[in-house]
Amino acid sequence: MAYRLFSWEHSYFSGKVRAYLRYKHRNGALGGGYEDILATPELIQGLLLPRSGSGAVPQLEAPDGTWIQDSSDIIDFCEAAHPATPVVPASPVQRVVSYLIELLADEWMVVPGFWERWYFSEDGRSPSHRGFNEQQWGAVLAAGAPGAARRAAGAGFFETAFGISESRTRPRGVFAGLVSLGVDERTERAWQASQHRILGLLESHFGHHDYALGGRPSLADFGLLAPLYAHLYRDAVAGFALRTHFPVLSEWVERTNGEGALNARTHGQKLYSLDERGDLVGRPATSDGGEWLPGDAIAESLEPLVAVFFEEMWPVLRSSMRVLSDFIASEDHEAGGELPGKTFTTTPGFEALQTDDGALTHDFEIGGIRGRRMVVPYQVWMLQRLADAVARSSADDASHGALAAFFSKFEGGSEMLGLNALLEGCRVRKEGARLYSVAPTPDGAKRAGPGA
Ligand SMILES: N[C@@H](CCC(=O)N[C@@H](CS)C(=O)NCC(=O)O)C(=O)O
Repeated sequence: MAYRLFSWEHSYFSGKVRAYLRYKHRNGALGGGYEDILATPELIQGLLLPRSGSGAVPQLEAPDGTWIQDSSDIIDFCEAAHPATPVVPASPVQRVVSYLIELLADEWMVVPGFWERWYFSEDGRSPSHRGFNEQQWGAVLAAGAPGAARRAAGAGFFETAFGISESRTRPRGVFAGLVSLGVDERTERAWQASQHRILGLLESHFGHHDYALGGRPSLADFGLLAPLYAHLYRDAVAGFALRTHFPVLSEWVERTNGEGALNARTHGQKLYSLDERGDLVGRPATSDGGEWLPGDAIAESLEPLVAVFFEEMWPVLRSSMRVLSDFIASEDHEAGGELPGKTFTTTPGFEALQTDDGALTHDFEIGGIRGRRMVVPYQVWMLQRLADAVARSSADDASHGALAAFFSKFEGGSEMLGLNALLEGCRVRKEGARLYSVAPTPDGAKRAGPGA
């Protein structure tokens, strides 16, 4: 039996999971393989919602009928079920760095990634990829209809669901989502500058190494593909800029996506030389012997990306942990109760808490400009995964020492070693797409919510 992936081509997290599944399958490490199924509105209503309780994509149905989301849970599930050709290194520093980059890519780069898509779709923009964007959404909304009808379905949806013609005066849907994550007229160019800085660092790194950790992909690469595939590579305006200004990074996108990329090394074509008799002799095409760097090394060219995490995202995560802890301890929340589960928009039922000066909002800074955004408990769940990786990587003195030495290179980096303690008052429990608090009891043990 095969896995079933329910996805959209234009979806951020679908690109991450699809490339991961392709990689495992290509290496014979995914059992009976997988079927990639377009998550049409009919399937979302009639299948995904009843089975998993959520209409978000991507979702994976395992051969035994288990439904899994989000993208990180999907990868964790498959890695546990299919340990061959792992994507998370066992060595301490590389393991932690791959989770850290996944978090940066999933939950920080999502802001400028979504911004690029929707800014260049707004009325009156030049250049504009509004038509392209309508077409790609229409491919989901009106699958099977003729081209013009598909585009019209996308255009209609942008108006009814997102109010695109009033995006600046009465933001709704995705436009409200951007505001919730701290994007407004004062901060938007700072977010874009953050993205350009990251793209420049990646362009430089992938000039030396085929993947984040060396010559084979890891969780860090699949994480980075989330912003880089659908939004920054496929969307027309951002995609033109990516191919024009970041050609090496564009090549990495094709290599990591693993399809339609003949000269992206290792996929589709082989690299040969001629020997003295004129016969073809194969030669390796992949950097670093096709392996993660030896000795648990992190390439020097990757360190600036880790520095961006500590400089830009870590202060927001620190503050999120404090604000969430205060909220969980407050009278507004019942221990073990539900918390907002979504990243990109406020969660229904929590709007008042997550907008304006609500209890689940906080000040933040991007590129020296102050803004306000909602707190996203899902990011705390991702921090717990990172904390688990840190704990596993600190199991003996040598590993702990290696981790401490690596993090000492970054301002605030050593706080990563105390992450578990920072999470103390704001631990969350995930059930499908829903999050609940896990309140500490007076004796320090954890008290889980109902159903745990
Ligand atoms: N954190 C999730 C995010 C899933 C997600 O936000 N999916 C978006 C599309 S990329 C979606 O389905 N949004 C619609 C919704 O939440 O109902 C993951 O890692 O998979």
